[in-house]
Amino acid sequence: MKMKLASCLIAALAFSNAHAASVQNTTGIVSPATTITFDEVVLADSSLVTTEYSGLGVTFSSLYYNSQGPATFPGISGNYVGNNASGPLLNPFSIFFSSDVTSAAFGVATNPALSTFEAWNGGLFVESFSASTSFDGSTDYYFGFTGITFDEIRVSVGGDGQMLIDNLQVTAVPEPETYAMLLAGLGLLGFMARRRKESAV
Ligand SMILES: [Ca+2]
Ligand SMILES: [Ca+2]
Repeated sequence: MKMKLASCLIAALAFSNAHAASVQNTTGIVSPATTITFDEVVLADSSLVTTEYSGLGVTFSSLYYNSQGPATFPGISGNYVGNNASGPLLNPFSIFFSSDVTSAAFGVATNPALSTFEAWNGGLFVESFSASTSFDGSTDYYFGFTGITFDEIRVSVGGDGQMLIDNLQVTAVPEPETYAMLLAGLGLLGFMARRRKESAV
């Protein structure tokens, strides 16, 4: 029983890291630990957003809050951030995670464009993909990565270079303590099984 459970858990942990993949769909990542809707810290329209969301584990190279006033597109609703407002167009831009993550994705709206998404970790390139992006649901509108470890997503927007993003979903790498507790729990299960066996004899 102990070995079976242990190997199942090890397989599950391995599986969660084995399938590196880009996220390109209409819902984002599966069961995100956190989703930032940009209602958490409300700022003045078009003001720069850099560290204002650091309390939620995310910072930005620089984006504008509600860059184009009220906007609703698939994946974008209510408050959001974007890279084009009255100031300069901020393209490319980066989303930084304060601790390593295994999955992150976000809703995107652009004028029709081919946009590039790159995952980085500690300033080292991990992987990238390019995808058609738009604003009317004619393309997928959630983009990101899952099954790899990274702490930055760098976005280069094609076409006219403008992008809005919202509903930033994040799942962090489990803390070492989580693994330790898991292993301790398994050890306890084994100990109890052994005790039961011994007392039955
Ligand atoms: Ca929102
Ligand atoms: Ca890192």
